[in-house]
Amino acid sequence: MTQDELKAMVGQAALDYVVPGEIVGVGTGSTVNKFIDELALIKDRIAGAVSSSVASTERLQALGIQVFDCNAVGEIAVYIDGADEIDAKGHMVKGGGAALTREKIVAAQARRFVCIADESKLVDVLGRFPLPVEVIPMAANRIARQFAALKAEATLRMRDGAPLVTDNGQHILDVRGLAITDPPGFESEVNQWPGVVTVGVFAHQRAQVCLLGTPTGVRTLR
Ligand code: ABF
Repeated sequence: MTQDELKAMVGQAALDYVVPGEIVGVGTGSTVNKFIDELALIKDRIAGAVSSSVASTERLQALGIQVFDCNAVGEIAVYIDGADEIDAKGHMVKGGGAALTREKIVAAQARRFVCIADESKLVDVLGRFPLPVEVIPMAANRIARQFAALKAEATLRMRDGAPLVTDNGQHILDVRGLAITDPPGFESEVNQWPGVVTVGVFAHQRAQVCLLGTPTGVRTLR
């Protein structure tokens, strides 16, 4: 099976976690795009969606699914999103798509996080994938030096020759050389560095369920 087929498999499997009549939290990325396509087939059975990115909002609306502002709704039943890495406890690295801040906001508003991914995303220790950190631009170099003190290398994410600007108007550092053995502790520590908007470790907002696409079917981690 191709990676694309594995993503489509978990995108479809995630429909089982959608609560009829409620608003669904929708993440970002190529795996979530498969989920959005499936969600469109049952759009009459949901109240709408909240979305973690401009890209997902546009895809949802193009398929006729109403998208609500987070502030217009209360707690949501479930948030469905992908990951760049996930461990057996449901801790994740996210933000390869630069949407980590809104992803964490929507995840915090949800009772349950369901992660969808192909099995290549499952790791023993987080950190091989460069860790995305959204930062206030004026703090970027100082935060890079703080990572250097941890023996990690932070580089500013570029697009078309200029620093990438997130949906929130900020920049992204990608940090290589980390082995994140204590995800909740690491997330808490980096979160309080001045100028950090969001660190791409999702431990406090971990996934309660992970649907992993494998050649033999969907493997469910809880
Ligand atoms: C988002 O999309 C992210 O937080 C993660 O960076 C990415 C995963 O993308 P894909 O499904 O395309 O691998 O969920």
